[in-house]
Amino acid sequence: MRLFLCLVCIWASALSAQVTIQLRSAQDAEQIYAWASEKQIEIEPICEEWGMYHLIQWNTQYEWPSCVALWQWERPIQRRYTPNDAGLSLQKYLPLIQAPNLWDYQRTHLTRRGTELVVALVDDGLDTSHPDLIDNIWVNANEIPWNGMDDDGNGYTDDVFGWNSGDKTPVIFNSESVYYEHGTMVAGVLGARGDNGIGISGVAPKVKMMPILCYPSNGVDTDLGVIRGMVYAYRQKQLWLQSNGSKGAPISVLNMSVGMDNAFPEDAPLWCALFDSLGSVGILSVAATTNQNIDIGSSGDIPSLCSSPYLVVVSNSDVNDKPVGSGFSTEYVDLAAPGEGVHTTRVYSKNPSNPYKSGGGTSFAAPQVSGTLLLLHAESCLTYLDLRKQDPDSALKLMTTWLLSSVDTLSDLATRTKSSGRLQAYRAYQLMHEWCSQNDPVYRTEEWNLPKLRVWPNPASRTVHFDCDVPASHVTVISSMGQKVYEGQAVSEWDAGTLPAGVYHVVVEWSDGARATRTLVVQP
Ligand SMILES: [Ca+2]
Ligand SMILES: [Ca+2]
Ligand SMILES: [Ca+2]
Repeated sequence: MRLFLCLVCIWASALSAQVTIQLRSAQDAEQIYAWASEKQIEIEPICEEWGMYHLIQWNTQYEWPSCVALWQWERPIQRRYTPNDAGLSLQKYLPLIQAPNLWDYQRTHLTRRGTELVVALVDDGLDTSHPDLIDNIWVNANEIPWNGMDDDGNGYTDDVFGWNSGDKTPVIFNSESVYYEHGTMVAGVLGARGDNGIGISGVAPKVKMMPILCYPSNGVDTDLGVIRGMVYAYRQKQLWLQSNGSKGAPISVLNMSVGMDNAFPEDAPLWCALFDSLGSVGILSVAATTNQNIDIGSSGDIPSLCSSPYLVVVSNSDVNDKPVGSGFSTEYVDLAAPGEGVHTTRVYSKNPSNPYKSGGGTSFAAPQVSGTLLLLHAESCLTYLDLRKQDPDSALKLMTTWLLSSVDTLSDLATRTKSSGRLQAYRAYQLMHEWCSQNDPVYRTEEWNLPKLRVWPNPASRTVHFDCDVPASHVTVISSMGQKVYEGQAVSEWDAGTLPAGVYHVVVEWSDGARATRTLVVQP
């Protein structure tokens, strides 16, 4: 214990020399460079247009020149993860939040405006070689990989899959990402590919995930990488808006399963302000609160305490709807999601024959909320999508209302969350559907390929119905491990009661060669 405290002291004093600042005006750049040069302080721009800089050898004896509006110490951050290999059944959290009910509505990774569904993941690296993630990773089509040039001119060289904001390189998967596996696990919960016949399904089975690796590979994990990463996401969305969709990325959600324990907004004013900047370009952020069982209002937590209306804060519950020791507050924690015993993707090279594992923590609760927001975005009507572009403030508040007024309210969460409840994806969808039905003249009648196949109830424990518009010829049911558990003539009813609980893929074929796949969740 003593050794640990001692190390913390050395660490803290080493950190105290580093600060991030924001100038009153971007025009004050010359002034801050002159001041830094006089004091022999190394200075690095984070975002010149916002007057945001990183100062590397700042000394507490110096007084800030008048051009500095905000400043914050560089402080340590934590992956919001507690290992849990208790062996709970596969993906039990999915039926609880009723995500599978939405999957029949989502057919592609595009919105009704034909725009990609992009989510930024501020985390450690993401394993782009994982067969259950590979099809759901965002690719910067305007960037030629590894030629040492910034081909799309967005200010970031070779950012093909995203950005390493910890090291300022395009490497979004490194040895630290292999060691921790955190980013790969979070990505699986949010967006493992569904309907591909292997493994698991994310809450959003068809999305494009943009990894932003916020931890530096050398040195301590500080919030500088988070700030740089949020700036990257903002710039990509801004570029997309300005270029009319030809450059950048249409990020709609940013997931942040990372935070700073026992800290307050005054410790991180720049970090907090960035949520408003992201909101101004239509990005809704979702953050995991601390895994400490504390009242964050009095004990502190960042980013949970940031006051932005465009930030949703998520705590942890279990599949029995009991709260799990994590940060609580009826003012600052918006809702809970079942992040315990979550079965998800792991780094492929660590176990190629079965690259999945279980984890627990708020880290795995937040991506369930992010995935739900992406599903809502995918299904929402043209009027809503246009509102998100023209009036992001109203659009984001509307979506937050759908999310928070649809929760399953639970007495155990009444004193721990603002909404008194746990994520309920299907009801959130219904609220969106209601709004769109009332506000969009073509929502109900527009050409939107109706599914040829409906699998219900889903999740199921006994009889499952396969309803088809046109009589089908052949049905195959495949387990998450790729084994066929049923194959034969098309049936309209089928008994799932003999199967172990888990996620299955139902493949229905018609005599003309057409094929439809649905994900079926079997519960005990
Ligand atoms: Ca670039
Ligand atoms: Ca390049
Ligand atoms: Ca899969």
